This record gives sequence, C-alpha cells and structure tokens, in this order.
Amino acid sequence: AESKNLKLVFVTGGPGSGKGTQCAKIVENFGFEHLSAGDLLRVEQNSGTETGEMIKGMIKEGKLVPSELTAKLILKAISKSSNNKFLIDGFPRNDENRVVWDRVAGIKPEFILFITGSQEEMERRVLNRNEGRDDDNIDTIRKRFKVFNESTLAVIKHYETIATVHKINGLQSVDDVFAEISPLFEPIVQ
Ligand code: UP5
Ligand code: MG
Repeated sequence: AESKNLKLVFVTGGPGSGKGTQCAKIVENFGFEHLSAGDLLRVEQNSGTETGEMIKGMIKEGKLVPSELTAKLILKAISKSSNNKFLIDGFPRNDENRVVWDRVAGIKPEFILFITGSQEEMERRVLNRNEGRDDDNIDTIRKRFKVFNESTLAVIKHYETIATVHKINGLQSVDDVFAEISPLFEPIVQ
C-alpha cells in the first residue's frame, strides 16, 4: 500500500464531537475510506481472543489500548484496501500513539482535522446515541474526557508545530460543520 501515493487525514476531537458523523459525509463526497480506530478495536474486542478481552476491559474504562495494537489494526486495514485516501478517526490519541505510528507506519497526514465542542454538549450527544456501546455511560464518558484533556490535546498541540491543524467548531448543525470541512478536502482530491 505504501507505493500507492497514500493520502491520510487524521480526524480528532473529544468523545461525541462528531468525528464519525463528519467522516461519513467526507466518504460520500470525496471518496475517502473511513478507518475509525475505535471501530477497529470494537471489532477486535469480539474476536473471542485474550487480546479481545483486554481491549473490552480497556474501552469500558475509557483507557487507551497499547499503541502497537491500534497502529497495526489501522495499517492492516490500509493494506487490505484498494483506496489510497484514508480518514484515520480517533488516532493518534496520546504521544506514545504518535511515536509508534511514526515508527511502524511513517506516513505523514495531509492535515489534521480537529472538531471542537463543549464537554456539556458532547456528553449530551453521547448519552443520547443509543448504539449500545459499553463506554456510553456517564462514568466512562467522564474518563474518556479526562484522557482527551490530559493526553490527546497535547498531541494536537504537537502537530500544530509540525503539520497543519484545521480547527472546526463542532457546535453547529451537522451540515454547517460539513460546510466548513468541505473546502479543506477539495484541494487534496483535485
Ligand atoms: N452528532 C454528531 N454531530 C452532531 C451535530 N453537529 N449536532 C448534533 N448532533 C450531532 O457523534 C456522536 C453523536 O452525536 C451521534 O449520535 C451523532 O448523531 C450526534 P459521533 O459522530 O459518533 O461522534 P464521535 O466524535 O465519533 O464520538 P465517539 O464517541 O465515537 O468518540 P470517541 O473518541 O469517544 O470514541 P472512539 O470510538 O474513537 O474510541 C472509543 C474508545 O476506544 C476510547 O475511549 C479508547 O478506550 C479506545 N481507543 C483506543 O484505545 N485507542 C485509539 O486509538 C482509539 C480508541
Ligand atoms: Mg466515533
């Protein structure tokens, strides 16, 4: 897959900021493939293996699973795909994730899309989602926010020094958020 002139965009933001929702619209409009690290881990957690059980426990606690594991799941999905444009949703989330990604993949993102929002609104969205996720309860959501504030924000800050970070206000309607995101993708799909 490395020879395919890969284009990656990292999509980041707190729990419930709208990463998955906006990725679906980018897929429809710009032909990217959506790789959500959380979704890949949720598939793996049901694999019936010891690793699966470990992932399940960590997601329930809002903890970050070992970086190598997540990075390899993403790389595997990239190499299985015939696409060359990928949205990496929800990764990297801490400094170790970023360093491991640089080592095992070494693929730089075109840019980072950072969807912002207030904790109050994001919490409300996640609690209303009703998809049966083990981590969509108030206790786990608070832990997910803590990890976001303590680890993920620092990674975004780091990327601001070495790449382009586009910060988008996620506290608007889905269509209004997408209207701001859309022009960022036009130049990279030509
Ligand atoms: N919604 C969306 N946009 C809206 C808008 N503009 N106005 C009104 N409503 C809006 O949206 C959430 C809900 O809000 C939906 O109901 C949607 O309709 C509505 P969604 O698009 O799903 O938000 P998203 O940002 O994707 O929220 P998500 O909960 O998926 O984010 P998280 O980052 O918390 O979850 P993720 O799945 O990425 O990770 C889960 C766990 O996996 C982590 O806590 C961690 O334990 C583990 N993980 C790792 O260990 N490592 C990784 O690298 C990644 C994950
Ligand atoms: Mg999501």
